[in-house]
Amino acid sequence: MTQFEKVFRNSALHPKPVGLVLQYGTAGFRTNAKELDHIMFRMGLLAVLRSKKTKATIGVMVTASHNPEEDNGVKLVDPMGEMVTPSWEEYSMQLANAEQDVLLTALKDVIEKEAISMDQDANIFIGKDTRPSSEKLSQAVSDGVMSLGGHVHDYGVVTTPQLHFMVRCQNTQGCYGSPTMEGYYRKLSQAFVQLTKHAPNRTDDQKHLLVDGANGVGALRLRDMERFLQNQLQISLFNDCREGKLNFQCGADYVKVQQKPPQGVEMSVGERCCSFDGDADRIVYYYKDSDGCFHLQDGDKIATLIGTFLKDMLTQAGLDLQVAVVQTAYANGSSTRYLEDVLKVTVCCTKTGVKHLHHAAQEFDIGVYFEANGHGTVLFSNAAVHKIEKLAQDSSIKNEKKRTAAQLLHSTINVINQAVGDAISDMLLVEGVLAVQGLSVQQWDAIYSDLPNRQRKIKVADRRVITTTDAERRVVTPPGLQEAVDMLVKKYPQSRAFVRPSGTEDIIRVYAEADTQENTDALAQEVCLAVYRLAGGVGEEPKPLH
Ligand code: NG1
Ligand code: ZN
Repeated sequence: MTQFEKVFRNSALHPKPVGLVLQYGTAGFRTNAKELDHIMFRMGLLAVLRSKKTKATIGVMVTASHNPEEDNGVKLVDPMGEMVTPSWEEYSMQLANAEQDVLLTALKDVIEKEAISMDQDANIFIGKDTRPSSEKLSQAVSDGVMSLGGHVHDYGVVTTPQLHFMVRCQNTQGCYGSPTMEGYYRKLSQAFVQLTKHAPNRTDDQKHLLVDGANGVGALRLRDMERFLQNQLQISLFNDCREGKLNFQCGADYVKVQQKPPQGVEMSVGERCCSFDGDADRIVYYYKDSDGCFHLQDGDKIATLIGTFLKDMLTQAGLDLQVAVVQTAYANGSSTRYLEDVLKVTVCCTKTGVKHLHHAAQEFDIGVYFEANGHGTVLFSNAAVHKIEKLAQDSSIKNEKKRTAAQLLHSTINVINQAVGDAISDMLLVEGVLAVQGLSVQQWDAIYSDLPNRQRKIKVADRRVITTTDAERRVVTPPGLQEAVDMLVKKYPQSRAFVRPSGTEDIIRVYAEADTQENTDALAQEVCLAVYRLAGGVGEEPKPLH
């Protein structure tokens, strides 16, 4: 039997529901798990082609991140651990949406267009989250890979960023680290412990952190990591999969969108807490003040903390490297103003989705990128890594401050998962920076004050009717909607609002910010109504939240 006959025969075991069309969205395919079996098989096939094309190991992660437990999804990981290149997203849709009888034609079309040599070996790393559906769906990915003659290494239940890390380690022949779970834990923990050596007098209170694991894979893998941290971090883990549902009333997305603490976490006044999302590629921090008020330290606050630290260290080390911070339209206006006016770093705005931020951050010596929801990391150019390493190893430097700064920068590079945003790695980085700078969570919070903001969701008949421009900050279609938003924004001081179709849910997202929470909520409500009326809202009219 030829390879293609085998693919054809096995694909019948993962049949595509006739007429079903799915899009590769902000972060891969994502929908109810029941609709995904054929997608998984076909992504296995595509991963083999991508591996043959790049002559490198490719990753396939089965997860729907912060979505409800019933959903699932899949995304491909490119050789350096980054999201798959956009032209291949097109191929993934061609394969995913081809009816059963033309699947082979679609497959051969990719092979021909990309001039892929089918004799080349293919290696695929597979990972999955804790969803009940993930086991069977990741098996379907394996079936796809093996049908086309690829080799599978199944890492089992891992966080999304752990899988990205493994792919990058494998394809850099170990330069980035060892492609094993132990390799991941050791690299990050050692760098974290090095950072904390520069903060020798931390009290147990300062070492203590509350973590909400969203009842997902992050909780499991953080438990595995604890023993590598040499007591430099004392973690109280909540929502750790023992009871409670994945992402339900907990996790980073819940905390960020609801702007309140997750269920199941017992926080005292002033205690540092953080929440991971369902696949642990996002993190947000928060605490409760003495009046019982909740304070959120989101991705913007994390980016600012890291940006400030890096700038300080570069100045002390006497290194002339350009630091930039990349954000999306969801970044709080106060954070952008602080970064530009006070910290004086370059700030860029891209479309939503880490692939866009990652790409923009690659343009700088050091590119810090974070979505407001807590998804982000820091990228160091090869030249920057080289300069920092050289300085950190230079034993002739007599200036103690300079030497320390160089070593701190060096450890910072190693604690960061540069492949992709990583809740565990970001947590260690934030904890390390707070320790070295001697900052409490309240002092960190006081760097700047967020403008009140609100995110809402609206259901419409077809979300594709809304198209946008200017990094999604302005609407192009339907006609009249942008004008309506502009009019509404004029009514409130310091206000800003925008609407865009979600790439991961079948909804339109509305964002608003203004001088007070009351004005913000009023603005968000009016924008929701404009969307509902001008973009084909379905169901009941949006109502005020309070
Ligand atoms: P969509 O659904 O396209 O808004 C959401 C997040 C993104 C990103 C992706 C992938 C918001 C507003 N959007 O995308 O930032 O994280 O999910 O997980 O939080
Ligand atoms: Zn996620």
